[in-house]
Amino acid sequence: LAQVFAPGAIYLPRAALANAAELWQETQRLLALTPTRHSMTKRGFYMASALTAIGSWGWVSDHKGYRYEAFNPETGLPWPAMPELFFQLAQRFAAEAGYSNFQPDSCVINDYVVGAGMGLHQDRDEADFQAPIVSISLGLPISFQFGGKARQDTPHRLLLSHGDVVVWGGESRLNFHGVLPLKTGYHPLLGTRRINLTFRMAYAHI
Ligand code: MD5
Ligand code: FE
Repeated sequence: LAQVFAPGAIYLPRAALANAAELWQETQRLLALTPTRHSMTKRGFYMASALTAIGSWGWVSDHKGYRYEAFNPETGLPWPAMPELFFQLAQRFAAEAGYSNFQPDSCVINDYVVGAGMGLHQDRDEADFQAPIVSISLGLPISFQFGGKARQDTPHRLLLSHGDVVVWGGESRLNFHGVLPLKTGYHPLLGTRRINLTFRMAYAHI
């Protein structure tokens, strides 16, 4: 049952639960091909989550700024292909949230260990803000912070757990957001971590 918690932002609790084990198995295979790394932000701080990407484009951050690249700068290799299951699920969740024609050309894999969070930011490196972003959470629950159009707007909190899906589009696409540091815990499948799969249309237009 979908919950609209802001205009354009649709929460699909446990929507990916039935596929979570397969998503995690595939994610582990992909992580072996394209290891995560702690990117440096424009401001010169290392990100607490470690990340990598699959699909045609991967999000890259360094002293030059933020952008999408076709090759993983760590390995010099193209990002691994996005498995059909990932693409199909992301497209299905977008459709369930009311966004048709979602064709992700990028999926960022964010890996959070205990204590790692992500400060408030906007996602604005994609070509077409008409396209939503689909997020699938695996592993330990985390406190998601959903802010407004301005950095100063007080964020609302939403606990994102294993199998939860959120589709961010429309009015919420450029809202500030982040996650609080991951709390200690143990997940039967992932252990002491949280993985977030973030599907985007980096260059494609909806
Ligand atoms: C996460 N990742 O939980 C989130 C999921 C990132 C990131 O923020 O940039 O890798 S995506 C959350 C998101 C995307 C676009 C808009 C909004 C939230 N929003 O309006 O709150 O690791
Ligand atoms: Fe983000």
